Amino acid sequence: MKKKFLITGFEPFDRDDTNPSGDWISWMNGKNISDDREVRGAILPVTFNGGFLEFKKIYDEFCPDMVILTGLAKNRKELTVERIGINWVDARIPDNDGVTLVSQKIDESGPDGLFTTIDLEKLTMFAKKSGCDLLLSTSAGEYVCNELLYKVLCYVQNKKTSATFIHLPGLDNYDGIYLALYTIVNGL
Ligand code: PCA
Repeated sequence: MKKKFLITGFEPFDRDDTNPSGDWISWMNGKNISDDREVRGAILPVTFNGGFLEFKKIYDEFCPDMVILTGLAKNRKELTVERIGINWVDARIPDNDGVTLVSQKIDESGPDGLFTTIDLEKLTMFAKKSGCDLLLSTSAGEYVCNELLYKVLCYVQNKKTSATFIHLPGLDNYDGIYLALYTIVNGL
């Protein structure tokens, strides 16, 4: 049985022309992956709930073992993996539909937060193997990335799937980052 990976990135947002997380998904297309795994990629809209609905459609059909969500954290300098998704949004800028959710719970009856479920030590080890440092983060922010992460963690909570979120930093060149993410998907 092949290990199934669903990997996601996001469309550009905040008036940017590109989003390296979405570009990574395109970059992965056609890359050689070891025979024991199957990878499906999706580039999600930067919209509250829209990203999750798109994710859910693919998830339900593909039933992956592992989910690796990615997004851009422009103000960070290092690749970071998120330990937790929180039940909170407080958007500084509107999403790509013009919606701004301010200081509110994502799910009134949901848990305050959920931990990501992929072995973070292992992730760090594979990133290091490719020559890239991967730092641990305890905040995915209060915008669309955290909202997606939280909803995905709730959705897969009682399923066989492990999931986490990796934020790409703001850089001029992403060759090393893409290779690290590839090494993670190919090794995990
Ligand atoms: N980064 C944003 C949303 C989309 C993306 O790539 C975030 O960190 O919430």
